[in-house]
Amino acid sequence: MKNVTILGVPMDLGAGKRGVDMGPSAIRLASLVKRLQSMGKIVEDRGNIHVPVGLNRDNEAMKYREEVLTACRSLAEEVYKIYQEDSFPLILGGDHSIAMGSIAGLARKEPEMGVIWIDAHADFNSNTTSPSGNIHGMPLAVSCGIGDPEFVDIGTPGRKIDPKRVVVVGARDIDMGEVVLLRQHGVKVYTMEEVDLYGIQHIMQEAMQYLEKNCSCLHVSFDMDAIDPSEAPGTGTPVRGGLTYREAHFIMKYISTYGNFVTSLEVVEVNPILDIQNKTAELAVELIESAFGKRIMYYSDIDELD
Ligand code: EXY
Ligand code: MN
Ligand code: MN
Ligand code: MN
Repeated sequence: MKNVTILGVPMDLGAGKRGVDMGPSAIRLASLVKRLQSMGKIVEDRGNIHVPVGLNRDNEAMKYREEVLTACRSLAEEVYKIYQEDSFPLILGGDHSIAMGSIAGLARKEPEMGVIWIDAHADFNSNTTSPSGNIHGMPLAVSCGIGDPEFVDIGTPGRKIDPKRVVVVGARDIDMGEVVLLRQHGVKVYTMEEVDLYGIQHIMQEAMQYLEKNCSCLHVSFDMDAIDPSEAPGTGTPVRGGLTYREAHFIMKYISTYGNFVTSLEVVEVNPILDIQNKTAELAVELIESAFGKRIMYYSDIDELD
């Protein structure tokens, strides 16, 4: 798709550490719009959605519950509008709790959509299994209909995606409560152990074939902490042993070969306070370029040299 509409979500209330609300600014600063335009995209930056100030942390099971709920509801509305305009929504986080809003907006038009969730974590806690009460550990479960009913009902009533249309890639820090839920609901999970064993190419091939067979279209939810902290230091919940720089690019490039099957993308968890010279935000932009099909010229593409 040629038209891309960018939407920022400056929210850090779902995370345990502050600062990820500055993610959209840092990603824009890394020349996102210009770089997409130079790839021939028609880009509209619609700015940021309004996120309430976090005043209510009292709910220990779901910190800043009301504020996160309000922000996700507005996001669902805005994303749905972009989708209706036949543009490609590119959503910039923010902590990963924003995915509940993105997916709610997308699923309203595409109830049979699939999701590829690239993350060190599974984000599959419910409000009763969460060890932290941080909502960014819950959005994938909520989108699959598990957890606080008011969150499950964001945008439209009921679950937004069939858990059998979800694939997680890159996981290496999953809570026991999440393992139980993931198994119970039939979510396909490729941990870093599988990446080691089979290689990223095999995993992506299998994952994308599975999604293409079972889903009408695909939402890509990319958490920057999926990448090894040595390459992406600007994230609030880093876990060693992550995707290499090249594996992360491979994932996005591989996804891009599926063309119009891929209908939306969000990049989350860029925390500029923890970053080193905007390295993680720069990488986020590079990965977005790869997701839109940017690639290194093969040597064999060069026919003649003068
Ligand atoms: N599983 C842990 C929790 O629920 O608190 C950690 C979640 C971190 C979520 C990050 C953003 O992906
Ligand atoms: Mn996440
Ligand atoms: Mn994560
Ligand atoms: Mn296999």
